[in-house]
Amino acid sequence: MARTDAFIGLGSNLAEPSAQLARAVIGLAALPETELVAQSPFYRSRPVGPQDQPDFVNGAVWLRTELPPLELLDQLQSIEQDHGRERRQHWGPRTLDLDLLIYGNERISESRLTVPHPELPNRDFVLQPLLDLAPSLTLPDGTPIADLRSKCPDNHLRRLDPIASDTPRDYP
Ligand code: J1A
Repeated sequence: MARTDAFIGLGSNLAEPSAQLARAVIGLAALPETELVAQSPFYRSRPVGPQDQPDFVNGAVWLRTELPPLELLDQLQSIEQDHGRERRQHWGPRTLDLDLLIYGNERISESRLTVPHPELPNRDFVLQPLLDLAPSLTLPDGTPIADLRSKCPDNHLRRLDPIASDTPRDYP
């Protein structure tokens, strides 16, 4: 069966966000009928909405999958549950968010799933990791991700060093 290129956004601002993302990538790589093509660098970003919460760490992964979109969404939600995600405030802190950003060239609008992700054009912390993964990526309507990136609001994105943790420690 044909495999589809799917892009997943990852975000966390609780309980060692970088570790949450790293563990989520391992979960995504282990999904059935799915191969992990690449993972982006992680970025620190300021929260959208209420500012009285920690900064986020964001990233994205590129998957190649035979899972249909809603089955992929089920799998993403099950990984979120494994990370102890609780719905608190709508815009409040979260241990792990997984968003299905792009699924091949499909446009989906169902009650549980909108693809491409509707917030994608407004979020530098989504667009930049996508560009890192696939610089020539476009939306199904042909809009280059690079164009969206150059026009979207600034969330003070800072690329994290691959070996940096959220809390620097002294050695020894
Ligand atoms: C519901 N959904 O959305 S949570 C789910 N389309 O139950 C799904 N394409 O049924 C539905 N992917 O990171 C519809 N879910 C969907 N998201 C799709 C996944 N500031 C879809 N700096 C509700 N960084 C679902 N994040 C959708 N400020 C929303 C989590 C998963 C993202 C909050 C920075 C961030 C947030 C706020 C931030 C950040 C929620 N992000």
